[in-house]
Amino acid sequence: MFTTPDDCNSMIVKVSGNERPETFFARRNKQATKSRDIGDNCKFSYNVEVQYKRQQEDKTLNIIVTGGAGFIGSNFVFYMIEKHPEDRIICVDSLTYAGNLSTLESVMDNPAFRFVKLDIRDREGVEKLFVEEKPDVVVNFAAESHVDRSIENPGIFLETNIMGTAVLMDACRKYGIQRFHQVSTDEVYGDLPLDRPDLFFTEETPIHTSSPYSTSKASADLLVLAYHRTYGLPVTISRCSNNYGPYQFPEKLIPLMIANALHDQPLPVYGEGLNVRDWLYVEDHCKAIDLILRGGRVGEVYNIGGHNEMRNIDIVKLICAELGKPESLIKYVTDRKGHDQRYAIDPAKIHGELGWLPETMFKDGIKKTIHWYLDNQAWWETIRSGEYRNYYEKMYGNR
Ligand code: NAD
Ligand code: TDX
Repeated sequence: MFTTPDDCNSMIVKVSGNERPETFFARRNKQATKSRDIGDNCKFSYNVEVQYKRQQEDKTLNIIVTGGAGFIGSNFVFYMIEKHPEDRIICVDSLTYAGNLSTLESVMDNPAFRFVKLDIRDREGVEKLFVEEKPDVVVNFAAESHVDRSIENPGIFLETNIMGTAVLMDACRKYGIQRFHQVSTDEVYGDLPLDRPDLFFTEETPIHTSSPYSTSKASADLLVLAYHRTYGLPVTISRCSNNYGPYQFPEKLIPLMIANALHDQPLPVYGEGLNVRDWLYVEDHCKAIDLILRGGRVGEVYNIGGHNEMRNIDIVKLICAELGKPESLIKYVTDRKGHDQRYAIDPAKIHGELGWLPETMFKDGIKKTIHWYLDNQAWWETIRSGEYRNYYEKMYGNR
């Protein structure tokens, strides 16, 4: 057990398990500690910089969440604050076009939460934050995440998704960490044929990417595993299928179709709309990551998906029906280059090892999501009235 007096630079350390407290703190703080026996199997340690209480039975964690102003990252922040109020969340986000500080409004004043505007590629800034916050855990959501943008401009995907991940892991190596978790995607496996519904992605499926986006994510995954093997960094990786839910940027299929339908604008379906995605409600993804952080095996990859495969066209029709809009709004447009046909996850490993199962059925989740966009029109209207207009014109203007 480790306990910390509130207001001093010293601490009482109860020796338990195999680990010597000096080793623990030298590892954690990169500082030699001095200590003396004070009986009852305890030592009094000093000359260590102690910033928070740590107890093995009731362990509080300092968790850096990168990309926390984006879609899944913000939902993860909300999930963690609710589920683990004892932990401290430090949200790091550079606020690209996809990051939105207003999303985090409800937690900004929470003492267990801190927002830091920082680019994960900024090595100096990242190191400074590690010195300040001494994180126990880093969960890396920060990424360029849109396939269509990666086809237009791959460079930034390589910089953020690969180099940014390397910068974070270098800081983890330098200052010590209990866990670095990389949020990855099922797209690293490439795609499955439409006529083989019996096939699923397992963790053993070879990496076989299609787009610059998925290639950048796969590269990061390989780097994460290399840091584990080479440097012993305690890493885990999750590869999730398509998420949907509140606060998703309206460039992605579901929010784009909801927003366009509400404006009676054309609904641009790529190709024939027959591509299949495996949809998961965002909160189920957050829950899975939390389970991996607490119980997942270091060095392992976990697939996350809910066996909920749907064709794009069926999703668009369902949105029309739910909103009472005519299907005549649907416009078939030129297909995405290199368009992956089907994604489908086999989640047997995370289910077997950690007991994870999706809780939200698609029929309920999609209704909740549609109603969230109806109730929070200001959130997405603000986005659509800005730079998004130029983006939309460029991507869909002459399609
Ligand atoms: P998003 O685009 O909504 O959010 C990304 C966030 O990262 C934004 O807040 C952005 O400002 C921030 N960011 C981008 N570059 C940064 C940088 N250099 N430094 C700091 N912050 C930066 O993405 P999302 O859909 O929430 O996806 C989050 C993660 O989950 C990504 O890593 C993505 O690859 C992965 N993922 C997404 C899905 C999905 O369906 N959306 C599925 C599986 C995996
Ligand atoms: O306007 C559109 N019309 C259309 O038909 C858009 C934006 C998409 N689509 C199609 C393309 C895909 O087959 O819908 C499907 C879903 O597209 P996206 O929402 O762009 O998602 P996808 O390309 O499948 O990637 C998503 O899931 C995996 C996320 O954006 C990634 O970050 C995640 O890794």
